[in-house]
Amino acid sequence: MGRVRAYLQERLSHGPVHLTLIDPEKSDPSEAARTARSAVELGSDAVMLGGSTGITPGRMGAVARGVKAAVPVPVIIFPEGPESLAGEADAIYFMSLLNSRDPDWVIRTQARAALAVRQLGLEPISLGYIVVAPGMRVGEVGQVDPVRRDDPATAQGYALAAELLGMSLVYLEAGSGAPEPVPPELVRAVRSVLTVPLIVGGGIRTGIDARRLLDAGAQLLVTGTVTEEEGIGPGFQEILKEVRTDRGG
Ligand code: 1GP
Repeated sequence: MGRVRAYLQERLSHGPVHLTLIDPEKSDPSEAARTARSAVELGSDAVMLGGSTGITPGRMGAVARGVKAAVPVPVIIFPEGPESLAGEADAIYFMSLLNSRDPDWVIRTQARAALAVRQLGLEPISLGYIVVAPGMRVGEVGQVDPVRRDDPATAQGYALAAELLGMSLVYLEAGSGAPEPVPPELVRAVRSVLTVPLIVGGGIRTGIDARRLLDAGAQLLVTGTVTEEEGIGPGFQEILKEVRTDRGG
């Protein structure tokens, strides 16, 4: 097991994990470093970089370098495609958008990027990515047939297929900026069939959102928009408080 995955496993043995998503298109290296530092001080466990189309490897690399200089936690690329690759990060989600209609998002882009991931020395963390309605921009760009919010059986099928294919993490995504997170009932249903850790993201803005998802069995929570909108404000602080509560303080 790679170093970053081992770190996440270790953190998960103490309770839920929080991942701070920073968009390197919207934050320059010093802003990203500032956000990361405050987030980690509140208990966030790692930084994910990604979120926009149009990123260049140069920009990704510069932001990764800035964040790494600021915080001792892993920096993980959350890629859009091969243009997101930068050797300055620690790891990359080597992910498949499982419910896309377009094979480019399921496996072809990964085939084009695999050799570069190896050559850059990035730790690949295999991940099955499942988009739930509304799906927002990733749902459109990724040509997704989103899992309906009232269809736990379909979500369970994709998630378990990911695990049986050997993926080390499953990510349920409502879409960045979604008005509501993934429904807790869907999270509960997926959690009940998985043995690999479950990441949930999209639309988590308040402590109440976080609490519902944690109670439903989400093990890793991703937040991005809440810090873009209000910085390290009350919403972010409440979310981290709920995460810390389940770690026992
Ligand atoms: C998006 O799940 C992440 O890919 C985070 O979503 O920006 O809504 O927090 P938000």
